[in-house]
Amino acid sequence: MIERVSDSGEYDNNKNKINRRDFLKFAGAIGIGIISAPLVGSMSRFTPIYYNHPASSNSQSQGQNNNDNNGLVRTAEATTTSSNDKNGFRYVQPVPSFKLTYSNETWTFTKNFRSDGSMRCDFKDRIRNSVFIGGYFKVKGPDSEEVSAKLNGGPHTSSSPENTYADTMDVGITNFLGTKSRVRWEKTHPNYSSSIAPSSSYLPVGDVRNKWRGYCGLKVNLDDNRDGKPDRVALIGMVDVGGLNSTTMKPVNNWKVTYRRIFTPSEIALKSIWRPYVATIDKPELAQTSLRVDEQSQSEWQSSNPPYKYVTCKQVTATKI
Ligand SMILES: [Ca+2]
Repeated sequence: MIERVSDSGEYDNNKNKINRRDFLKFAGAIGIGIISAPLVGSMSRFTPIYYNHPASSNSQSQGQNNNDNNGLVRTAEATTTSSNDKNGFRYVQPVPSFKLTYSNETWTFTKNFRSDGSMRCDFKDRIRNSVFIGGYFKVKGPDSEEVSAKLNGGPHTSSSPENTYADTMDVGITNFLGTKSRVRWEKTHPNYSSSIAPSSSYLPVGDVRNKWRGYCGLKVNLDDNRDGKPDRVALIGMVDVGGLNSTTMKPVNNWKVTYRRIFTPSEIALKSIWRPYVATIDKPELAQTSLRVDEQSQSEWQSSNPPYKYVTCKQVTATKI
């Protein structure tokens, strides 16, 4: 049923009866549902048409910079035209046997930069059951400090009962020395489980301090048997060891997996596996996805030339291939 086309672009555009404009009209007509599971199969024969056309994707990006609230347009672009987002940030594909589709992107986040040195980029705009969060940072500090992604969770609040809303999958993407990664469960704030090692990684990735490096974390629900219900969860951490091009300041996109492990539900010591717990208790507005790095300078992060760039959060959909 699903027609697969190689990523190398072995596809003859001239044989296709629809062009890009038709596709976008079609996408508009059916809305963001184009990325929902039942339609992925029927859509897949259209999507390869727009792979490997960076020139058209660049022009598409123009004028969409103010469309942060328009998930529809971004969905069409993210799923059909580009391997990178509007800032050149790669739509990474780190999950073996699954194709990830990106949608509902935003670059608007709460700058939760604290005087104690804890810098947190908090996204609270919507529920994303499978989620990507990433950014470029220039960090400094001790070997053991880390860049972490807080996924599938709620608020990190100590008062009761809100402390039980955290229910967070915490991916330590890498320590500053570039040698370690980990996952911890934060069922109740601020109580973390012991660290869970990756099942695979490309560590070490080199010292990440005092240079621009890209970081991302993903939590992806995986439907192994294609019955429409998720079976396992992939938790991923990655570092762009190329960082930013020193001339263009654009991402180099030399991404290395620092953490990869696929979990069964029984391995996850949280109240909610497939979606943020707060969404299951009718408090979806409390859902939160964050990138965090501690022991940084608050004044630098609040300055006009801060040590962060291109911070973004995106919805992810995984399709078995
Ligand atoms: Ca399933």
